[in-house]
Order: sequence, then structure tokens, then C-alpha cells
Amino acid sequence: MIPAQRGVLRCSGDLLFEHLAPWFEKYAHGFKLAEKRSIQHFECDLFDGVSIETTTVVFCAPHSATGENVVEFHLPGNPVVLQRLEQSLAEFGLEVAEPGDFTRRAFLNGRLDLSQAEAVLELVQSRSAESARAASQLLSGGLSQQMSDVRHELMTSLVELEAGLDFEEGDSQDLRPSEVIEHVKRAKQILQDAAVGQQTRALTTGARFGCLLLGPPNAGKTSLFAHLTGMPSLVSDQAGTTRDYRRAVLMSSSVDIDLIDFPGLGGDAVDQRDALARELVAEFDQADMCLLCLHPHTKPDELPSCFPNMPKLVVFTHSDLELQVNRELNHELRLRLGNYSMVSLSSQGDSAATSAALSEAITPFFDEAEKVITQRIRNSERYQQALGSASAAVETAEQWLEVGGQQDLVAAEIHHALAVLAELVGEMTPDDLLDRLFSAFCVGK
Ligand SMILES: Nc1nc2c(ncn2[C@@H]2O[C@H](COP(=O)(O)OP(=O)(O)OP(=O)(O)O)[C@@H](O)[C@H]2O)c(=O)[nH]1
Ligand SMILES: [Mg+2]
Repeated sequence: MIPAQRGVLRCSGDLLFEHLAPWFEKYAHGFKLAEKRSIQHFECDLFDGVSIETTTVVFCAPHSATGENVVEFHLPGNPVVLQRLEQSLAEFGLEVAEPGDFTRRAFLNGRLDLSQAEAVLELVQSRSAESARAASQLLSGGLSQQMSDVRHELMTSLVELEAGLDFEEGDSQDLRPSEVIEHVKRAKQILQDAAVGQQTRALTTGARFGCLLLGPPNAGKTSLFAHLTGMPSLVSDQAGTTRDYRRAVLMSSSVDIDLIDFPGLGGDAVDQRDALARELVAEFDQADMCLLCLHPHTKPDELPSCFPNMPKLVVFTHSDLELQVNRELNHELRLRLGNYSMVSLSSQGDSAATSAALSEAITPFFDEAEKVITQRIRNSERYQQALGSASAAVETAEQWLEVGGQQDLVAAEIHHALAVLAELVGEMTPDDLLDRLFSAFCVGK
């Protein structure tokens, strides 16, 4: 444990509420934990006479990360405080989790499939921000969605085929043999896309994409942040209004954006504010991209002297004023960013339209980041072997279907493809594979 601003201790278990009830009586002055999805604040009496402000976040089974009841304790991130909390919980029968325990439980309770569990492992082991991002995107289900789509197609065709094997022609009204081949063709296509790394899914909701609002003072960053998220914010025409960062989630139909408003960063001035802004940007090197907010009349020497090393979308603000983008600014941006992507937005008027325009502009960046991550997993030998074997079986099934008449052989091939894919997503995985996978995690995951 290292000191941090906040510490979080997560507990999970089917009988968690029963174990925690007496803990609350002893350490929280009889404060009662709500056994429903909730956030509660209370004073915790971990040290004699010193109350510690604590927050609990409760998730009830099965709607939690592990599929069990989960309670998170959020409190000051002092190691002594956290160790004391851990010790006090142990008095009531709670045990420290094994490495990978949370992920294993999530897997066993059907909250994750094996490809998602592997993505967690990637996340735990990833050193670079890029691979961390890729893994976290994969967690949102890119590859596993494809696998579940293939299996759905194959199972549907199998149901129709087996109905065909059991009934005489005309017996079953649902039976439409021509549809079998359509399902098989779709399955083949998804398998091919999965092998070469093409994205076939719509962006899953639940994936958060971190976007930093960066730019010179007075560019309109905070106005845009407030307009999009509805968070009351301090806006003024005085440069340097925002002094610290703030974040809020912007839900949209495609990508959920974790929007982060930053202090202005501009010119070569190295005053205190600028230094603070630079420090903050350095802290946020794990964001997925930055939205470089610029008033269209920004002069080149007002641009931040260095841009963070992450994908950038130029956002020209004040679009309601219909201003021409300054030529020198455009020239300078081309020099520094090459062929840059841009969008013009306004913090006046209809916020739904602004939000839609922003998410449309961000979607290609999101897709790109996701490709990087999924590619790594796809390249793994296990995936390639399984996809190859399932593809071969599906192709053979398709050939039999085209010839006609050999429905039992078609069914056998589809069964084989389904078995291979079931193993790939962990439904029939031998225990030793699971043990190997989960033992590589760290405690708390
Ligand atoms: N007409 C118009 N005015 C805007 C727009 N966005 C911001 N402004 C105005 O521009 C000024 C600066 O806006 P802020 O949102 O505080 O700018 P900022 O980039 O957060 O500035 P700092 O926090 O100082 O870095 C304010 O007077 C806003 O009212 C816009 O889209 N249209
Ligand atoms: Mg601001």
C-alpha cells in the first residue's frame, strides 16, 4: 500500500451483508448499511476517539462486478487507516482475497467470459498506457460480443437443422431450411472478421472513453463541459478561471465519454497556473484522447507549447458566432498535427445536438483505440487456433448445405464449431487453464 488521496477497499460475497451488520454496529455507531444499491456516508470509529469520514457504495447480487453482494469502503488513502479497516473486517470473518479472486468470481457467476477475464489480466500486467487502454476497451466486450454473435448464429441454425432431422417436410411450420444457410454464412463472416480484427459490433454502452478538454485560457472549455454535462461550472471571460480539473460522464448513444475539464494551458508562459496545468496533464496520461479546444481566432503563439502525447481532436469553439478560423492558426496546426480532425461546437443552444456532434467526431478515435487492444488478444495463439478450427468446421458445413441433403453432417460440423468456441470463451475450459489464468492476477482483481 502506498499513500494516496483516497483508498478503496472492496468486499464481495453472498453472505456479505450478514457479516457486515455487526461490524457496522461496532464501528459505525449503529449506523445501518442499506442492503440495496446505494451510496452512504458515515463516521467510522476505527481508532478510539477519532472519527473517519467513510463512504460505502453497495451493489447487490447479481448486479455487481462479481455477481455477488459487493460493498466498497471509500476513505482517506492513508495506509494505516486502510490496514486498520482490513483488520477490523477480519474480526468479523472477512478474509483477504486471493490474487484474481474477484475476476474468478465474476467469471464463475457469468459476469465475464474468459476473453474478458484475459483482458483484465492484460490490464493488470500492462505497462504502457496504450495497452492498458486496449485491455480496458476489450473488457467492454468487443471480442466477446463477436464470439457470442457467432454462437448465436450457429445455435439458431442447429435448432432449425435438428428440427429438420426430426420432422418430415411440412410438419414444422417454423422450419425454413433456406434460413439455415443464412445463419451459417453470417457465422462464417463474423469468424473471419474476428480473425482479421475487423469490428462488427456497434460500440457497447458501458465503455468509457476518457477525453481531456485542453486548450488556451478562455477557449470555452468549461462552457462546453457545463453545456454537455449539465454540471454547474464557473465560466468567465477572465483567462485562467479554471484552476483544477473536474470530470463528469457524458452518456451518448454510442460512446460514454468521461469528460475532463482542465485549466487553460497556453503560450510559452511558465507561470504558476501553467505549471499546474502541465502537471495535471502529465497525471492524465492515461486518458484516451484530448479535445484541443480553440477559439477560431486563436493566434499561433497562444497555443500550448507542447501537446500531450495522445490522439487529438481539434474542437473549434464559439461555432454560434460563425467565425472564420484564423489562417495562421490553421497553418500552425497543420505543421504540428499534420492532417488533423476537427469539429466546430458551441456551448449555446441545443446541448443534445452538441453532444451528438461530439460523439460522432470521437467515434473514429474510439474505434482506433479498440482495434489496438483487440488485435493483441486476437493475435494470441489460443485465439487463432480456435478461430481457425471453428472457421474450417463452419465452412465445411456451408459446403454440405450447398450440396444439400447431408443435414446430419452439417449438424456435426456445427456442433464441433460450437464446442471449440465454448472452450474459447471458457465454458468448457479445463480447470488448469483457469488456475493458470487467475493465479497471474494481483490481489484485489
Ligand atoms: N458566444 C459564445 N461564447 C462562449 C462560448 N463558449 C465560451 N464562451 C464564452 O467565452 C468565455 C470563456 O469561457 P470559459 O468556458 O470560461 O473558458 P475556459 O476555456 O474554460 O477558460 P479558462 O478556465 O480560463 O481556461 C466566457 O465568457 C464564455 O461565456 C460559445 O460557444 N459561444
Ligand atoms: Mg475553464
